[in-house]
Amino acid sequence: MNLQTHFDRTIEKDQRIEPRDWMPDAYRATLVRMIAQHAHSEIIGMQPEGNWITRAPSLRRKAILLAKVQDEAGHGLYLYSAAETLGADRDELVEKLIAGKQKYSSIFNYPTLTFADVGVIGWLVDGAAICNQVPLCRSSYGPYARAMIRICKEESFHQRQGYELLMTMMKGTEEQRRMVQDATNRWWWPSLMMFGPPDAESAHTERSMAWKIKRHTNDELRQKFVDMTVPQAEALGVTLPDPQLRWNAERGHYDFGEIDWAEFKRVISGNGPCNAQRLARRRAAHDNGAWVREAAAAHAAKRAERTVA
Ligand code: FAQ
Repeated sequence: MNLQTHFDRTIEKDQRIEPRDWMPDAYRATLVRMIAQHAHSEIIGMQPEGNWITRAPSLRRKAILLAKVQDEAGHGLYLYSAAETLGADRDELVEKLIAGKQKYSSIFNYPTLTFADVGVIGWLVDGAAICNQVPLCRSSYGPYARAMIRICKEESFHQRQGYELLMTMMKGTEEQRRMVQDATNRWWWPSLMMFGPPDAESAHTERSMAWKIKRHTNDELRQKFVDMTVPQAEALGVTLPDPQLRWNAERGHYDFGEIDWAEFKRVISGNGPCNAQRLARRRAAHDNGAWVREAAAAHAAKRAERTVA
């Protein structure tokens, strides 16, 4: 059987492609692009919430937030490792990120103005991430699918801590309830943009679905997220900022208003509210960490020398 046929049959039978298996160049390139963008999102995604670690309102909230942001660093590391199994060079991926040549999720280019944003990121951003990533646990590329299982478990925990924080704030003062509503208003539409462009304009969906890398289209997952979130908003006692949001009994789904795709394009092309700041911070952290990388490499070289001797 030739290599392409073997690959096609593996996909057809819903089995996994592993690093040493033959795969088409375009399949490999698609995965490197998607996994690298995902890894970068986790690393850049540490910044908006990291902004509140020193100002968390209690020791308990500070410990929770610290742990969450550390988890995100861990997710970035699993994902860079998954990209390495495809032959990608991690240093090169990091270089591309800090040079602004490789994308990361649009959502992390918005500012976190109050502590309620921490809760809303957990509820909506992690909620959207789970919706998008649970199907990726069945992605056809083994190392990515396996990394996603652990990541999704941690993301579910993140989502719950966000919702719990918001429930606590909603039981608090009028000012706290106002903060939660304001954060919900600011994060709702950007959360819907996390799922990517509409299917008709999604360059990669069709190919990635045929390869079973993606299991659902961008619009399917966005709809699932809306359907799942509306009752959560009701239980919390906040409104979602969309006058067109209403249950459509015929479709069995919520209808919702038009997303501002011009804003989405602006943000992913580098011109969102915080893009420049996020990359500058990442670049500075990378430069400041150079001595750690050098010391670790020197230590590894010494150990290798000792093993040989
Ligand atoms: N932002 O043809 P499609 C997290 C790009 S969750 C920026 O539809 P595809 C957890 C897309 O890359 C966030 N760029 O592409 C967390 C492509 O660009 P290219 C990360 C976007 O790949 C929570 C072009 O537009 N999650 O980090 C966005 O089939 C809280 C055309 O789009 C993942 O990465 C966007 N929103 O579908 C961390 C999940 N949408 O490469 C901290 C894995 C699209 O041609 C705190 N990725 N683009 O220049 C995926 O599921 C997919 O890659 C999609 C895009 C759905 C994001």
